[in-house]
Amino acid sequence: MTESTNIQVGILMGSESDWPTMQHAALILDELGVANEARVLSAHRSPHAAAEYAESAAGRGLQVIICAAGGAAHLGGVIAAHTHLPVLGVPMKGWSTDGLDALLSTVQMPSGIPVGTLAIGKAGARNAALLAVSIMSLSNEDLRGRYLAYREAQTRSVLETELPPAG
Ligand code: RP5
Repeated sequence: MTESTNIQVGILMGSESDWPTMQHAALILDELGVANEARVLSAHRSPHAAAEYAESAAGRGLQVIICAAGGAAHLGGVIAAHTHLPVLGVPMKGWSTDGLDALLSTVQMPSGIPVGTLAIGKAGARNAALLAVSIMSLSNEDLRGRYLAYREAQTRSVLETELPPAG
């Protein structure tokens, strides 16, 4: 029996070395008032704990799980194999091919177990949080209002951009 919490989004990563990138997902969720938790769980180094987290997530009240990993990035796929919740994958920049290895490992899921895969690195971390918010906004009017206000502020900031003089 799992205990229910108020956490709505789980941010998982294969290593503490992913946190400088993945903290950007947490910052967006905090800004939009979405309760989140961040955990280091590895598909390879702690496979049983990763599976247990996924299996108990829905019962704890989580709605979306974000998974970040680098190299042979299997965390999103392993988590998705153990839960019906939406799983969003963020490939981390690695040491050999600048994240392309992680992108392909995360995105090339076999038919039947989806992992919604975002961009490599910080843009992916931020967009995973925003996509989680967008998904939850379908059934949460207050959150939808905050999300729309966030997007409007972003649009205003783009339109108010003043470029410095050339040269
Ligand atoms: C992956 O391997 C992690 O997600 C990380 O991106 C990468 C390197 O991990 P460390 O060697 O820095 O622990 O499992």
